[in-house]
Amino acid sequence: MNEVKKRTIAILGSTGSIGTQTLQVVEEHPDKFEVYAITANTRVDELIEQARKFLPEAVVIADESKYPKLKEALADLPIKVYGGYESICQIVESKPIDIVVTAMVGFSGLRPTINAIKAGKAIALANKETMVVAGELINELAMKYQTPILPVDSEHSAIFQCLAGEMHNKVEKLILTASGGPFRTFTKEQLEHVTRQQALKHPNWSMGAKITIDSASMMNKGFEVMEAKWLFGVGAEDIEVVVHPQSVIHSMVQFGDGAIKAQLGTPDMRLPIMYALTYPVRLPSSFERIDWNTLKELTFEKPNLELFPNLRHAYTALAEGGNIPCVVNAANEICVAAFLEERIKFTEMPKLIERAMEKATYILKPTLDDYLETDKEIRAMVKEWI
Ligand code: MN3
Repeated sequence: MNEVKKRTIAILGSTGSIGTQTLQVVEEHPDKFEVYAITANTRVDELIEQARKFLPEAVVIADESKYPKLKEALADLPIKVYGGYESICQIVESKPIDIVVTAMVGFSGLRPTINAIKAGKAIALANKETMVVAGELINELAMKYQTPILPVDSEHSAIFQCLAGEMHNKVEKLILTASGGPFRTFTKEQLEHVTRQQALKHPNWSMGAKITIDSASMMNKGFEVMEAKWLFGVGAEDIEVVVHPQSVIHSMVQFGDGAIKAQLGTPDMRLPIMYALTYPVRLPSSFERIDWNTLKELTFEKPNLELFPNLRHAYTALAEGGNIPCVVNAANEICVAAFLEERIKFTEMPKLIERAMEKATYILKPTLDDYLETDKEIRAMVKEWI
């Protein structure tokens, strides 16, 4: 049987949905993992609780106003405590760390991920925005520093699992499955009036607020197409999105001979998290199994691009390349925040994103500074419109 040597991990965004589930994976196999560092954006109470339970070497809170509370709460323990976003960018470079789980939200994942790659750490990639914004740059760095990028996103983990043992075989097509979200069967008219509460109720997956809204608007699937392109080196024209409301097939790969491999399972993120952390080994788990007696049907339909233009925007952004995916991401982050604050309608989001794509200054081969600049500019521009 395959053995996994103990891996020392850092979890960026440990209080979020992926972060807490990563810690559940650690609890499932405490002898396989050492938690070296955990970081959070603002949720200090949860972070304190996690630190006291898992006793990492270091804890970082991005929100510096919460630092004194964190410091004091952990004063009786031999844990190093830091505050500020820069500390997150630095902690990933710590020598003992083998693998960094990037589970923070949005654009903020980019710089810590780059630093971790440069320090030679393996990346368990949960922050898809990193690949959306700067996939080309990330790939170049990963190549240069010889570090693996292991997908945590369930669709990409599925593809990664289907590709195991197929290194020399030609991939014809990647088939990304999409649940279709809570508004799949809505009319255009109904979609005009959906509320924040409705959008936050995903039919199959329990996730953080940002990604749940992205799922409802299909932006998430658009981002996943971009993520797939960079992770697997497949052109956008060879990535197909299929709506599969049951979320049992997590994605598929079609090979040159027409054969298709799929990965199936219950919708539980702990499985792809664990696979990324222990690849290529599969550890046993107590997670729920598919019950073939209650599973009635697996259905498929075409995504509705009329209703969900964000998916089309993603393909357009990939075709245009350069900094345009970064533009889409920045515009989307502002739109989602505004929608969650009930300042814009659900259907305004794709319109504002499209406008940002038209108005942006195009940069063909952006550097990291160009990405930071584009992100800042587009955020300011879209905020202005709202
Ligand atoms: Mn996904």
